[in-house]
Amino acid sequence: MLEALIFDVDGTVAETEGLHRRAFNLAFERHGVAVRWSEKEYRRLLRVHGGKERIARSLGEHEEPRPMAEIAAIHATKTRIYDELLRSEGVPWRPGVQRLMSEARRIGLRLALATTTSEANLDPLFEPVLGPDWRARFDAVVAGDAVARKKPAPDAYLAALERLALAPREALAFEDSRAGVEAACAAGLPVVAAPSRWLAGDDLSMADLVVEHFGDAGVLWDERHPALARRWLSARELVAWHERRFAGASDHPRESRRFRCPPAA
Ligand code: XBP
Ligand code: MG
Repeated sequence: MLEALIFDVDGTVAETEGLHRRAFNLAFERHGVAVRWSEKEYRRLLRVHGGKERIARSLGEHEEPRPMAEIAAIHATKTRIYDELLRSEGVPWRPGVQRLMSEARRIGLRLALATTTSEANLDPLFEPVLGPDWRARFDAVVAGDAVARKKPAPDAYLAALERLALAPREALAFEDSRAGVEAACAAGLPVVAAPSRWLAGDDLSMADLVVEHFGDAGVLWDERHPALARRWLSARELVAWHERRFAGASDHPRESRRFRCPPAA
């Protein structure tokens, strides 16, 4: 029985990577680092998960490796700049995310976040849409360095399941990237994927449902799934789809597709 929806953040809730990229470049400027990430370069570097890891990888390609303390200082500056940019410019949430979250709570589902993004990046994205008490709507928020290994490792989803006290098949993950789908899959969760712009072209075939987005009043939903054809995907439809698809599934719904999911390392 579906009990909770677990959302990824960057790319799934909103297309935030454009602001992240600008924040990284402004932080490099402030720290006198002669590196700037073009959009093409940033798309390549998005394969490295976690801002500090991404900085370390990129600088390591251009110069002698820097001490982790300096990488962390650059990343802390980036996070402050990202907060300023997000609060001053804002970024629209993707179609249907806010609607799905409120519908889910109305029908008794719990909500959680499982993200690689730093904890500090969450307030500037969620407060303007859900209000200053936005955290009260989520029974688990797992972000950034709260877990040992970032996506595509399953750690963030395993931690969210533990805090929710749920088995994998009792939850449903929402992701935008291959690494995110792999992470949720490896943790044993069914996954709905809506590819984001920055990671368009990612192979999302391990997901149980791939949609263009979740649709909203006036924003027609991708009709590639006639069985669910609607103007948008509703929480109730997701519950019914999940029930049809996973009712009675073993504790490891991967059995039906174990060859598509990497084992939880
Ligand atoms: C996206 C990420 C993050 C962001 C940058 O996380 O990989 O690293 O790109 O944020 P998700 P930080 O899709 O899991 O939300 O600089 O804070 O890492
Ligand atoms: Mg993402």
